[in-house]
Amino acid sequence: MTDGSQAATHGVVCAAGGGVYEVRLEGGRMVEAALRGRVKLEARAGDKVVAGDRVTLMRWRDAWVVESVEARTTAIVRRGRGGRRAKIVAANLDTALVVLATRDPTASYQLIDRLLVIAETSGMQSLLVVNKADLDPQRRIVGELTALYGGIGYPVLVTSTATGEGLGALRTELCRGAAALVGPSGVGKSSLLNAVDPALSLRTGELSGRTRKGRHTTVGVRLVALACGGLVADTPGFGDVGLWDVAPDIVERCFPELEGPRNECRFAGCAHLKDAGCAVRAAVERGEVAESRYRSYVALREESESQNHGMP
Ligand SMILES: Nc1nc2c(ncn2[C@@H]2O[C@H](COP(=O)(O)OP(=O)(O)O)[C@@H](O)[C@H]2O)c(=O)[nH]1
Ligand SMILES: [Mg+2]
Ligand SMILES: [Zn+2]
Repeated sequence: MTDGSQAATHGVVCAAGGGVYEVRLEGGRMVEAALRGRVKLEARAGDKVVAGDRVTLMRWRDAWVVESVEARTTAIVRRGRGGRRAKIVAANLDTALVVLATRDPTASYQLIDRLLVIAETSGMQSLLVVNKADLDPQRRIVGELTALYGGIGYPVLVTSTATGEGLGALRTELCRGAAALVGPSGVGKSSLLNAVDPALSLRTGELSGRTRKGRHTTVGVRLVALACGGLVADTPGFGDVGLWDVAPDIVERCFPELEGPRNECRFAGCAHLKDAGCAVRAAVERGEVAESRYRSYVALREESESQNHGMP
């Protein structure tokens, strides 16, 4: 097909910003496209065209125009700034790789659990990537995280861009399909992608020495195609991400280790928050459910109840 042809072409949106959409056409060519009026109207109604969306384009004079957007198989949805709207981060990705570092920045267990809930409710499989293993020579944090999350059933990859540890396994995972790297800034998401495919040369950032917090080194979500055929979204810092429209009982289901004790709980409709005699709380006390996981459950459940479903 030539550029002057009127036949419909299919592609995947790789980046969106300022009304310009970078689209990867079937075959791998990258083009910039605008939205056709009708699609723009739909977008204004809240259903924005985002990275990962599969679109049909037409050539109009010497420009590409997005004619239609396919229904999504998955969508990463988070609470937008200000809290009143949903923000769709990316679409049609199968796997969420929740990336954290052994240190610099210190891993927040609650953020990990929050990202796992978002991945689950997005319809994605999730996997934990514990990066900067080189900064944990005693393997204390690596061991703790692997035991905790591996024990619940999440696959855990231990990586280091400094030593090359785990990069082969990461490459295999990323080449399998379409994935998103999520996690706070500074944990090494862009560095990991560069290590897997040096041709990407994504920007990476140094940590600011004073706060040891990552700076935002990635602007907007960008979907990149790996040489092996995988598609992967490098997302900007998910440092403080709120749930959007996740009902309390769904929050509960996103903690797989609560399933056994939940079925034993004799209180109908128990939220497992405070009732003495609740089987979930008893399981926490016996050490069968990790304290950190239970605390995350309580925080996310309360957030869900107050923000989404607490109104009469
Ligand atoms: N020691 C160590 N530093 C790393 C590793 N991976 C990334 N970094 C550094 O961590 C900083 C943040 O990396 P970057 O990829 O920009 O993180 P992102 O914000 O998650 O994309 C950079 O200074 C990297 O060089 C690692 O495995 N070990
Ligand atoms: Mg980055
Ligand atoms: Zn209970």
